[in-house]
Amino acid sequence: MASALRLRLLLLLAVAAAATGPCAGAGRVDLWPMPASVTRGAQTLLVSRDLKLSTAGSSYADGKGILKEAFQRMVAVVDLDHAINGTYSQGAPVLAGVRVAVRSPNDELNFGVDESYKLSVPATGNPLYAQIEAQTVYGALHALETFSQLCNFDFNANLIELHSAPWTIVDAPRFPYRGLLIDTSRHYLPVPVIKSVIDSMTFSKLNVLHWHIVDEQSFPLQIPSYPKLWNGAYSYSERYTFDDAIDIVQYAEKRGVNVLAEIDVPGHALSWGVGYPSLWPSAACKEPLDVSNDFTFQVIDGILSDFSKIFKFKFVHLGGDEVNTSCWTTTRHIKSWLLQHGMNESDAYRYFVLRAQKIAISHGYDIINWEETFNNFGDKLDRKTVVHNWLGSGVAEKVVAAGLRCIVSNQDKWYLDHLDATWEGFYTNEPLTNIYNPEQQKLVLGGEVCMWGEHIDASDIQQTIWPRAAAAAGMISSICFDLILPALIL
Ligand code: CP6
Repeated sequence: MASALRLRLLLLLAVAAAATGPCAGAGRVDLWPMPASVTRGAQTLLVSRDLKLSTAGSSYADGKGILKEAFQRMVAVVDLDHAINGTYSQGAPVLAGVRVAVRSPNDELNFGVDESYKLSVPATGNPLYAQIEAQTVYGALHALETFSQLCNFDFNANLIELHSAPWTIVDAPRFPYRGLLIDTSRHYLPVPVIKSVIDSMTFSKLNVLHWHIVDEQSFPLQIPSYPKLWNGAYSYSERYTFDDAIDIVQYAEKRGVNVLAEIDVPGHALSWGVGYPSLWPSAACKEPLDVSNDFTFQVIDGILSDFSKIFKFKFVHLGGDEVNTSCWTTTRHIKSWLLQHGMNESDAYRYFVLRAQKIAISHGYDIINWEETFNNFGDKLDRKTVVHNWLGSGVAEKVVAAGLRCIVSNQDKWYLDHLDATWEGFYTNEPLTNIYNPEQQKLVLGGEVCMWGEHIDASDIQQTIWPRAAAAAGMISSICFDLILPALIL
């Protein structure tokens, strides 16, 4: 009783702090995730149906059309693709366009790119233009997303209105890594479905699509170096060509979304052996991959070599979770290899993961591994390793105390395939729990929600991802999550 009261008092204090802190002024505005700082006025503007994009003052040439196309997509969202024009009869000022100033000419997307922006919508001016300032085009994309959320379509008047001008919004994401996992091994997802997931990620300012491409059930991706690997696909039509993968990555990059490719080794790789059966310990015992066979590592090298031509993100994910090594000790040739090398099963697991890490590093990648690798031999992991949490909470504090980087995805809160996990749980999952040292806090790169594919397919993936993924985005994208949090708990 007393402690419940204390909790309430603390939360009231949090509300009071929020009202005067960096998120002050945000109040209840319809923006998601909440920008870092918001001020507004009381003037209603009409938004021109012929909204102009101006890049005067930009040092960015937009050679790839990233900004121009993002602007067109934003306008289509704002006017809901309605064909009928209302008349501007209310006498309100008309917003004629958006002026975008991008400072950096460089539009190479990668981890840690500057995503900050400032968006101002003045209440007066002739012509009246909203102003976006950003270091990179990717900050400008976030600003356009925020701008679109300020606009409301008025169905009665057939007008787009923008209330509460003038606005000044200054924003930058709370974490540099804001991910969503999709799994194309359990159910194939057609390329247009993956693209629609990427589109929807930009609405919540998520910036990493973690593509769990292959697992034990199917191997859907063409790998030119080992052309029989995709024999492990479900069918000819349920496959991605090398060019499909390039197309997906380019589509994502134009929207400020990085693609993190995963091969999950040595477990979760049974489908590799459909094309190359010698990757299996034996025909009777098919996983994990044969640790005693150099061919296994040649194939990993070939895949990562091909990956490096497609996936330009700084990181590659090498899995390493849920490894059951019993096939290694029950298969005669592997058992004698272990004896010969003086290794037990857990030594061999470590040997496999570290050898795969070295291969990935040789192709220029930093590595992400699921947390079992850290839990079993964290001190041996390459210092470039990012540890990906998924078992319960609590590992992040240990990872950063050990000086390694971490991504948080604890399954009790952030697994989208758990249909009983609530949006409130997604929203209140704090990645920095029990991490108070600012240097250690920086080692938490961010968070990722996971849409494992066993029980979803193209028909229901989007409605299973959203809106709960957006609730998580409210936590990992915004420093202003405390505005709504107290209201939830009180
Ligand atoms: N596949 C792979 C999975 C899961 C993991 N890795 C998983 C485990 C437990 C739950 C959901 C998903 N399906 N390769 C764990 C990281 Cl509850």
